[in-house]
Amino acid sequence: MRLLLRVSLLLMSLFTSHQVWAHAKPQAQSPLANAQLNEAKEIRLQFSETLEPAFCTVQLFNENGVKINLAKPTIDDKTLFVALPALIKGRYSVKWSVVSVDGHRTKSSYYFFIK
Ligand SMILES: [Cu+2]
Repeated sequence: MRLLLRVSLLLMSLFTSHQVWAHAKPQAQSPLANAQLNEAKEIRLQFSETLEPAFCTVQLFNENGVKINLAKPTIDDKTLFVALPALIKGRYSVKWSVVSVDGHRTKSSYYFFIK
């Protein structure tokens, strides 16, 4: 009985381990954080894990905190991308939030600049 308990605890720890199911960490992003650009045509974020499209969002705000309307992002396996409208000079903040196939959410934000 005790052995059975040990085996089931071991199995539980294996199935919940992040070594088996890691959550999505950003691997590459465009524009880059703090980039100074003449124009930006899209936001493209690449993650370490496959994404769950239904739970992935990206928002863009100008330097006055006004939200800029974007289409729903497209998800292709580990990559999220969305086209940008023409942006005037200024600082923009990108806020992203994604859920990977292990069910864990990661989110962050960063700035880029149109000069
Ligand atoms: Cu995770």
